[in-house]
Amino acid sequence: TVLVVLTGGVMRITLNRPDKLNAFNDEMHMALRSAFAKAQDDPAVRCVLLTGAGRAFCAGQDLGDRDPRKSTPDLSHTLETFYNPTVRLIRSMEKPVICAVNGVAAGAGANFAFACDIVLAAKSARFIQAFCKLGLVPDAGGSWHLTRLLGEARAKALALTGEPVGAEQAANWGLIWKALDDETLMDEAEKLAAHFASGPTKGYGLTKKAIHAAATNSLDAQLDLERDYQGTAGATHDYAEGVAAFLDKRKPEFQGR
Ligand code: LHQ
Repeated sequence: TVLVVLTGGVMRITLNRPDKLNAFNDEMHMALRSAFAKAQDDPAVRCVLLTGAGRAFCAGQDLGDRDPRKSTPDLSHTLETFYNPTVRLIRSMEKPVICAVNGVAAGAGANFAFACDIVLAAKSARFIQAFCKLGLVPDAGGSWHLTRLLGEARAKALALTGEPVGAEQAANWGLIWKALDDETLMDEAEKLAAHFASGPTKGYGLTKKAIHAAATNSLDAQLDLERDYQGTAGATHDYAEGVAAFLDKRKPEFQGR
C-alpha cells in the first residue's frame, strides 16, 4: 500500500492504492506511519518526499472501510489510532518533508499534504475538503492548517462548501508553495529533495521548529527561542563548513550534522 525508496539521502514515500485513488485503509495508515518513523530515526534520511501513485494523490479515508451501514464506526478512535500519530510525526520530523501532489487530494488526503513542509502540486491537482459532504469535520489537522494558512474566511468557506481549489489558486492563496506543470512536477520535486538531502539537516530541523513555535509564541519568547536555536545551529559541523565555503568561494559540503 506504500512504496518506500531511499536514494541519495531522500526517502521517497509513494501512497500506492491507485485503483482507490490512494484512499487510506488501515494497512496504508500503518505503513505510512512506519515509513515516517523510520525517516525520523535513520540518519541516512535527510529529506522525505511524499507523493501518490497513479492519477490521484489521495482521496482521504477509504469510505468502504468506515461504512456505518455495516457497523457503527468510532471515528474518534480512528483519528486517535490512525491519523493523529502520523500528522504529529510529519510536523515533528527534524528534516524537510516535501509533498508532491500529483493529482486530486480530498479529505484527509488534502490535509496530510498541508501537514508537510513544502507542498508542490501539479496544475491539474485539486484540493477538496470533502468532509462536509459526509456530515464530518475537517480532520488530520485540516481545521488547524487551513486556518493558519488561509485565515478564517477562506478556511470556513472551503470546509463548509467542499468547493475544490485548483493548484494555482492554492499557490496564490499561500495554501501550498508552488503549482507546476504536470510533466515537470516530479522532476522539480526530486531536484528540491536532492538539494535538501545535501543540505544542513540540523539547521533545517531547527528552522522548521522555530517557525512552528512562532504560531503560539510572543515576540519575546520567539527571540529567546531564536537565541537558543542559533546557539545549537552555530555549534554544528555544517555551520563551520558553510562559513568556510563562503570565505573560500567554493560550494559547501554539508554533512547534516
Ligand atoms: C474511493 C474513495 C474513497 C473509497 C475514490 N474511498 N473509494 C473519514 C471517515 C472516517 C474517519 C476519519 O476520517 C475521515 C477522513 C476523510 O478523509 S473524509 C473524506 C473521504 N473522502 C472523500 O469523501 C472523497 C471521496 N471521493 C471523491 O469525492 C472522488 O472520488 C474524488 C473527487 C476524490 C475524485 O473523483 P473522480 O476523479 O471522479 O474519481 P472517482 O470518484 O470516479 O473515483 C475513482 C474510484 O476511486 C472509484 O471507484 P470505482 O470502483 O467506481 O472505479 C471511487 O469509488 C474510488 N474512490 N475515493 N475515499
